[in-house]
Amino acid sequence: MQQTLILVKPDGVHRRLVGVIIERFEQKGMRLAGLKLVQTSRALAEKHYAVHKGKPFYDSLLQFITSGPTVAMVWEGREAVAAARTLLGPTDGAKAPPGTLRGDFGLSVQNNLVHGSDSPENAAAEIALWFRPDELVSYASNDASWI
Ligand code: D4T
Repeated sequence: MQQTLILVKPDGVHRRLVGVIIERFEQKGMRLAGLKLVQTSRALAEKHYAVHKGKPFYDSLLQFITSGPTVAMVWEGREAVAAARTLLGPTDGAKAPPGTLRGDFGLSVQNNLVHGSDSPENAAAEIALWFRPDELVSYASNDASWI
């Protein structure tokens, strides 16, 4: 089963949107495999956003992601990476359609509430960055055969 890394960024935590964001993933039928509240260090932020180093928004992005707590989660399911990106919506909240998390709850590009891995390969690398193997829990959901 595919796994993806989902982060509720500091704006989502401060705006008390953690519950509604988790609810969307639960309602979709994904299985929660890992969950923790993290004060993201500069070192972790640099690794997570290494692909954006040198871009005009890089410094501001690192300042933002380290400015408060982040909820880090691993969600699992069929096509979890793409399915999660669909739940999130496009990067820019102003352009994201209603029904998506960014479309329903944001107007910003930088403060766009949630991160979701963009490929299975990046998901594996990001999960290894944010979680130790013993922080992930494997179990069978009782409703799996229906989902
Ligand atoms: P993440 O990675 O957070 O799920 O966002 P996206 O996959 O939707 O978007 P991204 O990788 O292009 O950007 C990562 C992160 O940078 C912020 N950002 C992006 C920004 O502050 N200014 C910008 O111009 C862009 C393109 C938002 C998300």
